[in-house]
Amino acid sequence: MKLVVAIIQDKDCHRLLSSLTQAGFRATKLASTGGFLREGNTTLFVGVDDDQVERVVGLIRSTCRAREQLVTPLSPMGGPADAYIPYPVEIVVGGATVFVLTVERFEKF
Ligand code: 2BA
Repeated sequence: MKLVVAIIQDKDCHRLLSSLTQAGFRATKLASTGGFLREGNTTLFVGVDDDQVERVVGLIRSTCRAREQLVTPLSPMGGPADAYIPYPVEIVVGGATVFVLTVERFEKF
């Protein structure tokens, strides 16, 4: 058995959960926060048999979109703050960050 851990954007969560449950998968949704942007995102746990991993990853891939976002970097530490002109830079967030972990033991009571 594997645990698919997917960090996705909140905007994709509803559609992805619908696709997963319609396909017969069970999922758990956690509210999470990205370390870089410090903004909310969503982490999904999906426990699946080994031979279903690619199907789950395929659903994630087809549902989660990459989106461009403008961020303004913080002023560099130690430098003169008045000489620092913050320019927004564009980053691409998503589609999804996916980890596939081997499950050592699974119990359901
Ligand atoms: P954040 O850490 O808030 O990152 C959001 C986006 O900021 C990233 O999108 C990436 O485009 C950019 N970014 C992150 N760190 C950067 C850096 N050091 N320099 C420049 N740009 C940077 P994604 O790569 O799609 O990541 C989306 C979210 O997935 C991340 O939110 C984080 O919550 C999670 N994530 C990504 N890689 C991870 C990893 N290796 N381990 C754990 N979580 C991860």
